[in-house]
Amino acid sequence: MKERFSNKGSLAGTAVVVKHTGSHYLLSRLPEWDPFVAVVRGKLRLKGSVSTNPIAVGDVVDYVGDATGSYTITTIHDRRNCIVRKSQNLSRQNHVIAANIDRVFLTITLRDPEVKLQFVDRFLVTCEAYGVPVTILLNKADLYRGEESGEGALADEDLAQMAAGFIQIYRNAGYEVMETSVKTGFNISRLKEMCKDRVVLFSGQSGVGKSSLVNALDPSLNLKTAEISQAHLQGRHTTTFYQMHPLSCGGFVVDTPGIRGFGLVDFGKEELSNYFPEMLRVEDNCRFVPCTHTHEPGCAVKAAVEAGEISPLRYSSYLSMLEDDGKYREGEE
Ligand SMILES: Nc1nc2c(ncn2[C@@H]2O[C@H](COP(=O)(O)OP(=O)(O)OP(=O)(O)O)[C@@H](O)[C@H]2O)c(=O)[nH]1
Ligand SMILES: [Mg+2]
Ligand SMILES: [Zn+2]
Repeated sequence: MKERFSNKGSLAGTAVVVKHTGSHYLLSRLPEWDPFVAVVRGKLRLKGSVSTNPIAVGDVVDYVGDATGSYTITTIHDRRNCIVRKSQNLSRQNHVIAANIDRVFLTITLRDPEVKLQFVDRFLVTCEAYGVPVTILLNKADLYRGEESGEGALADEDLAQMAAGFIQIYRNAGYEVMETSVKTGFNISRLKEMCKDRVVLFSGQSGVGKSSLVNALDPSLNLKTAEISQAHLQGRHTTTFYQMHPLSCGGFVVDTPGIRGFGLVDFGKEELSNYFPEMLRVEDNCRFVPCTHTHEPGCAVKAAVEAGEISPLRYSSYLSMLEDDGKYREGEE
């Protein structure tokens, strides 16, 4: 991603969007880290009118620079993938969280804050639909594993049981689930391995420890974090921008503001079950095609739920998404 002209005054090239703040974008010619400010032409904004943000962090763009050193984004390259959710406003617009991501770490906690499975399942469906590999991080494992995290006496039996249940549901569904603790360092080196030379993104509710995890990967980033109680009392999130950071161990990580709910972008009712890996595995055996896996006789998905092979919680998430017509539209606070 080198500049096409080296004579100052007519610089043009290709770069990646690493931050978006209002009308300005920060670009960098990855894998180099050389952030510079660029703006967008009005024309380009209109083109992406189905989305509240036509350009997102992770987008690959072409830019031109003028003699005064100001840069303008001219083209957005096609996206390899992206994460999109329905915007919190009442328009039909979508919000692109990020584009061209190698892996998303959907970060959750069992307590402080308590995970909402509806949120998790909606997020996972979106990752499936848009082709983004996802790993679930069960953070704050020290809350039930104790200071030693890993082996030893459990700090909280009930929470440990909840953790085991959660992990079983999502591993059975076909997802990778990894427990982490910023407090004890549990699995942080494994996480580092997974980020190396990749572009990864952390998403999840406010207070689950996304920024803390990123700091654990690279303490020199020194991102702002806050006690959950304080953040909630003030009714705002600690991280307020979508921003990519370079990791000293190699790779790039996008830290994001907490999401309270996740509005699903409209899918056809027949395609929804394709985004539940455990349903996709069995639905070829349904008697009817297409099958919504609700009232149809001879439904292999319902049989799998009854046989305990598909989690009833996941199945009820599926049903609620089928019935949903835009009611569930909480966004960032
Ligand atoms: N016990 C425990 N606390 C943690 C852990 N990770 C983070 N925390 C705490 O959780 C609180 C929230 O952490 P943040 O990193 O600010 O959370 P965030 O997900 O970035 O929140 P937003 O930016 O608001 O979305 C802080 O008080 C952290 O110290 C962990 O592994 N164990
Ligand atoms: Mg944060
Ligand atoms: Zn069926």
